[in-house]
Amino acid sequence: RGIIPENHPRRESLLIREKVVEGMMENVVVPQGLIAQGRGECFDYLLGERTQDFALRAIEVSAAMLVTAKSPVISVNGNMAALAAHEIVDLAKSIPAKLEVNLFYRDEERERAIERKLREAGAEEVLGVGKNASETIPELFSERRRVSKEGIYSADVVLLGLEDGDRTEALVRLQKKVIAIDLNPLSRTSLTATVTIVDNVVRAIPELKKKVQDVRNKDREELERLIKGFHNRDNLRSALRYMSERLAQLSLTL
Ligand code: PTJ
Repeated sequence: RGIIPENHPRRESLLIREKVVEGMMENVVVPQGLIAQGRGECFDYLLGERTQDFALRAIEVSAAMLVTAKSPVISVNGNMAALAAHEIVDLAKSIPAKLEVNLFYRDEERERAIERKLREAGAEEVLGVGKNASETIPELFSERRRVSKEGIYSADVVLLGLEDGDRTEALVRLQKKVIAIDLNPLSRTSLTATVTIVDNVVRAIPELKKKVQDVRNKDREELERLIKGFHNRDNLRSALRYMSERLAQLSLTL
């Protein structure tokens, strides 16, 4: 952290990267998580490292879905915990939603390290750790299929980030609404989720908490109208169009 100069033009991005590296030292992040972060950084560069309008739209709809849900759950993996533990816990409290650890590379030691990180950030209950992940998502073969009975298994809305496509598909097949935060608008997760927030979890989660507070004052009918009027594919098209137009613009400035 100390070796990144204050005036480095890419300081913010490098500090975020440091959080993932520190997460790996604490056994919160897997080495593959560093590769995922690098891929994310590339897409974030194309977004101008800002939360764009299409992401704000998806965030508003996600907030409406979360506050009207019967049993909303935030699924947390290694990268999410390393990048935004406090913000995730704050968001969960403001909805309120349950928190569940669910890992692609499942390992009980790491589940406990992530639980510890969430508790240090203020979480009171953390599901999905060890024997608590006693239920199985059918037709899913990765270790991500093990989930908590009172968490993801019985949830109607699941928020997740940096996810693999298989589990998103399995959750949607189980009639759950899936909100995915993914910088890559072309990933299978992005294409399958009910709502995709094409943004960095570092920016999207605090923004989502703000929106949860805003939409809470609206009546249920208005929120349902907002949800019905949202079309994920159209919003993903806007994200792709933004990226390609930005590249075309940049080509003129060289
Ligand atoms: O902690 P575990 O065991 O659950 O493992 C987590 C990783 C991330 C290693 C695992 O889920 C994985 O391998 O994910 P993928 O298949 O690499 O997918 C990660 C997706 O998240 C990619 O589409 C990236 O573009 C995107 N991404 C990376 N960093 C961010 C991101 N999206 C939002 N915010 C980021 N900071």
